[in-house]
Amino acid sequence: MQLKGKRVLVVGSGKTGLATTAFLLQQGAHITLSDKDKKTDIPKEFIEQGVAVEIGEHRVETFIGQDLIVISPGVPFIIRPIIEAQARGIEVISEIELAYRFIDVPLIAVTGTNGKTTTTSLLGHMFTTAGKRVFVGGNIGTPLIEYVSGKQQAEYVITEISSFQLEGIRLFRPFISVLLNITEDHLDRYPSFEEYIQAKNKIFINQHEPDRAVLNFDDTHVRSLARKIEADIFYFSTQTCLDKGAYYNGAFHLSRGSQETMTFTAQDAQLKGAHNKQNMLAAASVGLLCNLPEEKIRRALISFTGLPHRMELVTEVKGITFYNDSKGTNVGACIKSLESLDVPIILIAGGKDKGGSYLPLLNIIKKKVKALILMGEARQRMQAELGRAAPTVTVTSLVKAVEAALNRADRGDAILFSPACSSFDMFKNYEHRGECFKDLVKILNKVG
Ligand code: UMA
Repeated sequence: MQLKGKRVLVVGSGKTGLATTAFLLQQGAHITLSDKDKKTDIPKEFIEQGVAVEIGEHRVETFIGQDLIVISPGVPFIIRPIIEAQARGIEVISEIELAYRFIDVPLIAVTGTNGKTTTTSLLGHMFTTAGKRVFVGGNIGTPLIEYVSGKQQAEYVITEISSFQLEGIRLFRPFISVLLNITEDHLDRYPSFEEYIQAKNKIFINQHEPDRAVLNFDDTHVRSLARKIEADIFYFSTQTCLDKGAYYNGAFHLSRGSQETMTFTAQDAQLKGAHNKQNMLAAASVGLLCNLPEEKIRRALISFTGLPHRMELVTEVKGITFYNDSKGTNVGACIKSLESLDVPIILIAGGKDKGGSYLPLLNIIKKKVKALILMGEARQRMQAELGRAAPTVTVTSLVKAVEAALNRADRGDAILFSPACSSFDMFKNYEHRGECFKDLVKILNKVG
């Protein structure tokens, strides 16, 4: 793809937009960077190198005067300037599509509503353990385009991919794609659950044999997509023994058919809970399909320590354990985190409302939650839907939430911060929210 001399518009000046601009500068494109937010800070070096900037609005004229438009994941395709540009035949793509066109090593792409960051990181760890040079990026936090603008020569590119990023692909074709699960999420962006599923499905649309699709056999939404997938399917399951595929029944079993089977246990693994068995199976499946040695796969599963903000054990004080699960940004993630604990739970939840139903949490809260503390923009709606499942209070800040949880906790309980919502009503992002929670836990425990 030739970008030299092309007029390229980059939409959004967050991590993705800035990394895309840096790449396009290397390529000699004529760049305009557009961000709807007035308070945007554009690096001085970009201006010095001739990048034109539009901030505080997206003008239709800016969009229709381009050869190519590259949009950030947070920018929806339905905004008027994009529709007008597309109507004039201007190509509008996402940053992962642009990056893909310059990647010349095997690409492994992981998507799903939950577990994708854990699985992507675990894969990075597994391939490194096996002595492979890898780039790990994408939705996990390092834009994929940084691989093509950087100097690293990887043997594999391993990337976490979100539905937002998939909306803007055309040729993007992973050599292995992984779909972990699909539950309701992002209904503030998609008009229906079905449209969210179809966005996820785009990970497969350019794949065909000998590409591989690693799919969760236990998830009906994932299975319903399988009929139309042209890549070679490799299933994994924690419920069914599969002849070809991967399953867990106390031990991990992986098989590509009659030969090449692996069976091993990973009892010392630090990732806990049934959902993590699925993430581990998915990662081990990719390892098998890439011919990594069994011993390396097993060792990586055992030595992987997990991620911050994902069922992160913060501390234990007076017999009460505190878990930071700020990355639990949707109902499905919160359910999985509740399922993984076997003690009475005080659940702190709430945040920015994404429009989906909270009712799937009802039964597990009834079963496991001793008190429910609700905060953030979503608190009233969550209270209306979940308030009958456990004694519930609503609060207006995270500090009040942690205080309320401490007042209700006894020795042997767990205080779990798993919001089931995104963070943007009160925090910069989920990492910021998780750090604030951890700081508060430490401060309030000292004071109390
Ligand atoms: N903006 C516009 N016009 C719009 C909308 C937004 O100009 O119509 C601007 C905003 O003013 C802001 C910029 O776009 O300045 C933000 O862009 P962005 O929201 O795409 O954020 P980035 O910083 O580029 O981060 C993105 C992903 N963010 C989203 O998908 C919302 C990050 O995923 C990802 O780590 C990063 O690219 C690198 O690939 C975060 C996320 O929440 C973690 N992802 C969702 C999830 O995991 O559920 C999908």
